Amino acid sequence: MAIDLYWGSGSAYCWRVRLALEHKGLEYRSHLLKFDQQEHQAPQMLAMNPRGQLPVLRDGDYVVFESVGILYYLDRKYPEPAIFGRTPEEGGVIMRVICEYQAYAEPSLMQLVRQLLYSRDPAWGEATKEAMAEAMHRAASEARTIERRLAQSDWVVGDKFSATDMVIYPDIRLLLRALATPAARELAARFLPLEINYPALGRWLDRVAAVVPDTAHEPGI
Ligand SMILES: N[C@@H](CCC(=O)N[C@@H](CS)C(=O)NCC(=O)O)C(=O)O
Repeated sequence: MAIDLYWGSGSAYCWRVRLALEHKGLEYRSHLLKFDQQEHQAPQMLAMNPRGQLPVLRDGDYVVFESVGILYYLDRKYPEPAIFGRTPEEGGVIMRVICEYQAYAEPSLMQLVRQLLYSRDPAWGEATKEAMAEAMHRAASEARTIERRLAQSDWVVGDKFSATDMVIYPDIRLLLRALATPAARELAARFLPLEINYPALGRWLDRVAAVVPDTAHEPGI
């Protein structure tokens, strides 16, 4: 059975799935859709995901969307190498850290990325400036939690590259890209240089890139 991946460039959520597919050595047909041409909203896409969002993965007749749902499916269907741990306890921690990350860190990171990389309105009003400073404060403090984990271990959870790393890695890469834009100069001072403020995080980025060299750098981002 063939795996089809429908994805869009510049999407951290899609990137997660590509990391998992590469790490598991799974072949798939890549369907790169254009957001600006609304290809993700085409009727055949809405039939697979009524929310009209990417990524969507089809494996034979089975369709799954939501990036973490896709990672979980892939791990159940193609267990080697395991990305949700080998024991219920490992799986519980991996899932818990993903849930914590999604609840407490991701909204702020994505707010910064959306505004700095994808907003069509580069002129910030005072309210936006304040919201961005708050988002940066939260993102920096959640990154500190991840930094502490990485200071103890090569991977965010446990001793292997896992779904947790796959969830967090694209977001951090996008955040760094966003903070490199001219509009982010002041905000970036809270976070950069990475080698000084978050050295373990910096080393982890290189480590992930060594494990999944083909998808570690997203050409569209
Ligand atoms: N929670 C979803 C988020 C997916 C998502 O927001 N995808 C964006 C791309 S980054 C999308 O398809 N946006 C198009 C739209 O909402 O029209 C996941 O984890 O897969």
